[in-house]
Amino acid sequence: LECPGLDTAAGEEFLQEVFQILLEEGVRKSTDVTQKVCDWKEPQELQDLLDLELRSDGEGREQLLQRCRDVLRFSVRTGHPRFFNQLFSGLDHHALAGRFLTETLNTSPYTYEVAPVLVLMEEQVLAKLRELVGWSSGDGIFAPGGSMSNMLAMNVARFQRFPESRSRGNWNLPRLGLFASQESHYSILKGAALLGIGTDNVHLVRTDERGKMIPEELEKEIQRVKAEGSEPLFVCATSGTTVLGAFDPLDAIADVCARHGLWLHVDAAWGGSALLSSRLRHLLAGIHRADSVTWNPHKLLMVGLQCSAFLLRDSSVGAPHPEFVPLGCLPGPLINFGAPCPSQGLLQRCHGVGASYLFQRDKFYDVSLDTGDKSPQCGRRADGLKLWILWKALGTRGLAQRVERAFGATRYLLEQMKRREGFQLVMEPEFINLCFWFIPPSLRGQENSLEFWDKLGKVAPAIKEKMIRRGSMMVGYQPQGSHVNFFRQIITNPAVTRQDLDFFLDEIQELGWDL
Ligand code: ABU
Repeated sequence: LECPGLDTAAGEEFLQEVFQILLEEGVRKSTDVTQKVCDWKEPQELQDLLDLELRSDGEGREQLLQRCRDVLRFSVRTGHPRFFNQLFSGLDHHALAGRFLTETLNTSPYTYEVAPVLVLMEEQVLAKLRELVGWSSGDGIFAPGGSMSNMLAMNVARFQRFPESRSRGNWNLPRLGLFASQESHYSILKGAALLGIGTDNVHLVRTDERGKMIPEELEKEIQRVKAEGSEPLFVCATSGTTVLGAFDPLDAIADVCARHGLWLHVDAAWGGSALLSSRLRHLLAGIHRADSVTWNPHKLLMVGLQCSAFLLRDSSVGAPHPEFVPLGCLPGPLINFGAPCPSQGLLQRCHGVGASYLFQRDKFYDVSLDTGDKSPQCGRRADGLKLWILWKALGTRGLAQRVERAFGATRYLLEQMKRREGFQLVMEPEFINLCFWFIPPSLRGQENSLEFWDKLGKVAPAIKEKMIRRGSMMVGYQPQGSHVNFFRQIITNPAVTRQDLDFFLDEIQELGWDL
């Protein structure tokens, strides 16, 4: 113990070189359109190439640097202008700087004590997002992804109706009913399983031909579930469904919820960023009437994975709650015996436990800034910082332009697609999800034959395989409802140009020509 167990000088030298590799291979090459999007290897070949085995002795600097290069070389370049595979893509340099800062700080924003800057930034960012939703007050927390944000909504809704469920669990509750559209995100089902509500109690409400929840069908489902003896609790409307990009009619759904006293959650993980644009925010008209909202800036705003805000319109924040005695106020080995509990909002009352080693009530500063107890997590990533720094760099106006550029690029691609033979839209896009089939020449004119749809369903996977092996671009496909496999093209990256979109269409045509 006479000297440190870490060679900091060698560590810094190593990092200098890693930064060079990151800049060259991870940033420059990854975003360079002349490079491949991916360098496909079969799993066994990749395992061998990477030499994954972990051994008794450590390796030298050169070998480790090569390993860093290999990680970048054999990973998919999601920042590439021809990566269209997910609802996230692109690389924003400012947001990346935020991610570097977060990683370097290596702290958890659970207490002001260990993350003063990050806690304040998180609160600022959450307040701005709430403002865009239309709320002047409320609460929120960053969660590890949209699925978790949706699950927090379900948990808070249950707690609000049945506060005793926190201590007693589900055993004495009525059979609960949750409602979401047929196109809603699968996290609602997962959440029902995780929270012990049960997937059978998630009622998937019919959608119209554009994938939007039909409010009259929601009303019918609620009536049916009530008649069967269940207690409706929670409705999840979606603003921007994953595949079709559909926006549920929020005002009409809010009317139904108000009539039945149900919690309205809006899963705006994908579409929330449209609130930034005065031209597009009409898609979410009525969102201010929600009780809670999920919004993932890591998608359309290109903040980088992960950045998911769970927002609450909670008027109980700051009000006294004498009935609330978190475990931290009860005797026990790890808790604050006898400490006063400040008034708290729903999130705190639902999730707070007041661990005595983190959330001491007798600290010398304002302990309402120890926000971590509002989350079911303990260690938590500081996902607000990268959004804060991006927002500082672009301003609200720049963020809005980012959203509008993505929308504009989709319109350009749509127009070009309509001019070409062989492309068939699944539907006119309302947002940024451009869903289409490519019909190869061999299938054209056979649209009325029995095997047409069967054969067409095999086209997208075959084209996808060819493009990945070639490494030229990546775009997602899926079947959906009665539709056989079709492509879902998503453009979120402002680095994408007209040439990239023309290339996209040329490439689909070329890869699908002889199928
Ligand atoms: N469920 C989140 C979105 C997944 C995707 O990128 O398609």
